Amino acid sequence: MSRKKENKRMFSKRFEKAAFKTAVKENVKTLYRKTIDEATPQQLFQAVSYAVKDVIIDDWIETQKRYDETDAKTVYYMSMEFLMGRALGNNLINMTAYKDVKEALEEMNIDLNVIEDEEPDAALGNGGLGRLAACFLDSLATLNYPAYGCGIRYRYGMFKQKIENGYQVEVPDNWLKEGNPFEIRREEYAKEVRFGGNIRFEKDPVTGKDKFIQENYESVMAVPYDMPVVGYGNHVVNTLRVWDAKPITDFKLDEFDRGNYHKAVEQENLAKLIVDVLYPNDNHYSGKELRLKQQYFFISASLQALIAKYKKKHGDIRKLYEKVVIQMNDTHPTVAVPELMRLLIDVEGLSWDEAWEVTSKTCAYTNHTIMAEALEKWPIDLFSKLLPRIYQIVQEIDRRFVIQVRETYPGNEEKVRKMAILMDGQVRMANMAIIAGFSVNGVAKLHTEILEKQELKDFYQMMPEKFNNKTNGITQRRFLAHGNPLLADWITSKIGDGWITDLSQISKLKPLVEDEEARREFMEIKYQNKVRLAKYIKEHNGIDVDPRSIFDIQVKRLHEYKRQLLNILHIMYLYNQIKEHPEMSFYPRTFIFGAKAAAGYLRAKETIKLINSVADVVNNDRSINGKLKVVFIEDYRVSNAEILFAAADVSEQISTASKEASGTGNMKFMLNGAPTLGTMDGANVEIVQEVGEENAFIFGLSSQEVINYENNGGYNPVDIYFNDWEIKRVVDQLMDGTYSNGDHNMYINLYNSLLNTQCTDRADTYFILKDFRSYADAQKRVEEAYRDQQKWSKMAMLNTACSGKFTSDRTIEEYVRDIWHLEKVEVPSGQDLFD
Ligand code: 73E
Repeated sequence: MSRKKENKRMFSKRFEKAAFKTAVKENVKTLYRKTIDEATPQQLFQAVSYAVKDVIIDDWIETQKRYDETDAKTVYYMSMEFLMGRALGNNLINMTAYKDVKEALEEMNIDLNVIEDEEPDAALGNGGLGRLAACFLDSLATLNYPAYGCGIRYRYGMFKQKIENGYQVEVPDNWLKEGNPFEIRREEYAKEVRFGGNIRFEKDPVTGKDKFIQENYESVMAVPYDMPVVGYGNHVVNTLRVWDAKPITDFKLDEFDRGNYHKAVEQENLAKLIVDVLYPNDNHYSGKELRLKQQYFFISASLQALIAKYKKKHGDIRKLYEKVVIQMNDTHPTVAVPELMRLLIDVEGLSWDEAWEVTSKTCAYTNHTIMAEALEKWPIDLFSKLLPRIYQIVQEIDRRFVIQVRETYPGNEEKVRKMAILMDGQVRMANMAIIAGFSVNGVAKLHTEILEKQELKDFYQMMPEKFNNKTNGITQRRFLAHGNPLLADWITSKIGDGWITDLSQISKLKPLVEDEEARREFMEIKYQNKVRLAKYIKEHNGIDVDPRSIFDIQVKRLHEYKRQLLNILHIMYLYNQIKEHPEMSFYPRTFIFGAKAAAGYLRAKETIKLINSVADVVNNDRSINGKLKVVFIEDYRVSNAEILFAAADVSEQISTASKEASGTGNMKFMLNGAPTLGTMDGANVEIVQEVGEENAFIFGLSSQEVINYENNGGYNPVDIYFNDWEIKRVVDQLMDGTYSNGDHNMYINLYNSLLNTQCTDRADTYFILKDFRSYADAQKRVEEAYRDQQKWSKMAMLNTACSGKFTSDRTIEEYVRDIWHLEKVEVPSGQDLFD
């Protein structure tokens, strides 16, 4: 028997039913003084989770012991966001115990699905960037690589979205209210983090070395909470370490005096504030001091902890890079560069050159976006006040780099202007990451090309060896095995379960595309998943949708570049056509949206209102016989995403070409058998490459065309508006009261963004009117293709069968091969708990 198989067998054995049931009963008793029958669903969720955690703990201990024994190199994935979603179901899947536990609970009259719904999503992220970090952790554990995720334990994660009268209302996400059964507080690893004050310089009288002493600072204690990250069927349990903050000294009444009182209160407030809430902006930089505090807080704590851990086993800190690699998830954690320099120089006593060698061999940087408004540029004033010693170090890194640039490009001050870290009163974090890191990667081929040829051209020319691409991926464990159990079982019945840890095997489905019976089964599963979603919609929206209609889904953050506005304008256009030509043949369609808008993002919020208003009008118009339905899913998040991907016929990936660095939702739809309706942007390009252009619906300007227009001052949408009456009609409908009960101002910001008379930026920055016809044509092709169910089923199945490349397992293996250079560590099974 192979090692994997044996592991799996042992593991199932460990979920010996009777013992598990006893554990759940005991937990209900000791936690709540109740019997199973008396317990609430939430209490049952807690009791079941603690029983599961008990089993995880043994593997967790064993894994960490093995890492220690083998002294394996470890990756520290530094990220302001980890969008983990729910843990219970995913842990059971990865422990290969989901079905056993489901059965055991059924025998106790407990429905596992109901229990799972009691768990709040761990929504410590905004969107793709945070979810990518979560998928990476899953893959790292599954592939036996030593890894830590390092982040912040926000008290409030991504806000909950309510829709009231068609408008988004943000509600605080108190996700820890009932307690998190999977986390463990590790008080003993707490670290102090200091802010502000001033730096006093002195020479050490003994060593003669420079000493930098921070005075008059404020500080907090960072306390880590560890969450287990369970690998699939391999007994590996890695750690996601998120930091909480507490005041340094607990407030002591007997030490009361005015000065101390204030200090104590201040420290308490600072601690509360730092970890209070996730900034809910996706692809957008808000230069707030508190955000920089958050960044420095978790980076300083994580680096102190990893250095302490390294030093327990190793004498020479100058070899840190042999055992540790730090991946910086976008610029948000890049203060790691000067902080590592500080710890090495000021605390460990290294020289500048020694510290620089260690830092530049340890740190690597991933770029996730070229959106200008997402670039982190801290005002020097703010930066140097909050982090005075760090700023000195940044100045020195910058000074040395500028000398290098001048040596490389004598007399070319333009190069200095573009590449220096400090310029125009700002600290440019991306520049610092590129200069200090040994690797710079983009997240899809096209994105990396744009970085090399446009955005980061000067850096690429000066240091091409640092640049590389790592096309994103997603974990099939969550987004197929857990999210779509019907399809997962069907695939396993056809090709075995190897796809769960080796998604390239999913290509074995390709021959089945020619098998009519297989196609029928595949489509029947899609139908069942559509029924499941229709039920969800009925429960949450009160809307009846027909599972036989085309389910066309766009779920992602709301952003102008993602062009939800193009989608809804096209729906308005279809509605006009149906009204005008009731006799026209029209395949019934259900358009489904899910999206959160950043709280202060006006146009994004107007778009949500527009979608909901169009939904109201269209869904209640009996004259169109239900041919068109529009649904806005409230509070789109990881847990309901799993249901949406499984039920999609069409995957809307319609960003303005060049703007979406990669996208990862596109991959989740593909895996679940939904063809892409999209632009040649981000990873869509690679999806089309894998599945063939004939199995996708591609439209719109190319990224090069977009870039050319941009370099020439944009284009003029007014020409299109006046020359295409159907486009003019839908744009005018934003203003004529059709979707606003006669209010002519409700969508004025959207209207202006398209035709712009009032705005400061260019008109139709995202080429919505320019791409409109091409999009409408592509939608027409979707309809025609769907009418031919034989053809459609082939297309849908081929999308699943060709999705092998897009597993995050592949992405992680590439990071390991090209950047991290880790080795796999095998872990024997821990103690059998229930035997
Ligand atoms: O294209 C996505 C990409 O798939 C990109 O927009 C997203 O990252 C995903 C994973 O690589 C992203 N998010 C952010 N930048 N890029 C971002 C920026 C600032 C704050 C929060 C998120």
